[in-house]
Amino acid sequence: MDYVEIKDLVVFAHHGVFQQEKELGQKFVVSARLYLDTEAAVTEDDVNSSVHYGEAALEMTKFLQAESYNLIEAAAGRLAEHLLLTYSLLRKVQIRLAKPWAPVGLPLNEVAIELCRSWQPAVVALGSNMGDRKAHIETALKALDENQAIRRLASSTLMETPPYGVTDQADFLNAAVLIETMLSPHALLTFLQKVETSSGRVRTRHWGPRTLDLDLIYYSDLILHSEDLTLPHPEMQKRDFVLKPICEIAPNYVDPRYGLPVSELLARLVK
Ligand code: A4P
Ligand code: MG
Repeated sequence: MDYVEIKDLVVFAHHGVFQQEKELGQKFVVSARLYLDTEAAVTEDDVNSSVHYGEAALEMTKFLQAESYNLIEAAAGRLAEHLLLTYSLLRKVQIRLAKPWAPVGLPLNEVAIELCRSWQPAVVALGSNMGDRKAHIETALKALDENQAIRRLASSTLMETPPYGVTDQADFLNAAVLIETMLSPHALLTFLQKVETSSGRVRTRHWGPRTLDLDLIYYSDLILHSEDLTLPHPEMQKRDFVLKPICEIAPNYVDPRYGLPVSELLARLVK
């Protein structure tokens, strides 16, 4: 992807673990790669179709001077997130933040951190079969909307579905949303679980009734097997109550395990 590059911008700021760094301040050198689609800027030759590098450099300076972080990791990470939120054209931001005068008492040239943050597509499935099911789902959608690190791109209709797995329980309302997020997969899962808990969800039995269930179905094209997170959601291809809502909003989303679009997974399930 194309990028605008700001190289070796010098900023006097107050980040550091040591008290003297916070009080006296020191020189930081920051570089940024601002990834975006430059097609419109090339065609239209208009600065509004791109990111104005002068403004972005000033924004970076102001941001780094407004706060005092202990770690250059924190300063760089928050700066990347801030730029992604400030400039809607940006898809990805790479930051290099260096401290040429790090007070470590040794003759080093510089210490630096380099990191990347980006908007990634993801699909979340929602379900409820207890209490005011519609209200629980709407509250979850509102919670997604209130999180700056998440943008809701499309939402399915609410579908009434018979219980799957444990069948002696009430019918579900199910839905799915396509989002883009700058949260990592684990941070997104943690956020979804917090929303479940605040809906009053109590985990009684596996596959049992619940006020709100938020499953992370896809995160970009990631395949992941970790202790608390499996991606794509391992059972989703067997469940029409997951596939149907996704087909409404993102039928062409390709499942990275099969290399097939969701519409094809649904077609194979109903065969
Ligand atoms: N976990 C691992 N990967 C993921 C992921 N991709 N997304 C872990 C979300 N969670 C993931 O989930 C158990 C653990 O799975 C979590 O701690 C997380 O670390 P849970 O939500 O606590 O428990 P659960 O929901 O009872 O289990 P599970 O396996 O998530 O159940 P499902 O798959 O959510 O199924 N019938 C209809 N018609 N509609 C429904 O929505 N839902 C279920 C529950 C059963 N029958 C249904 C419906
Ligand atoms: Mg679940």
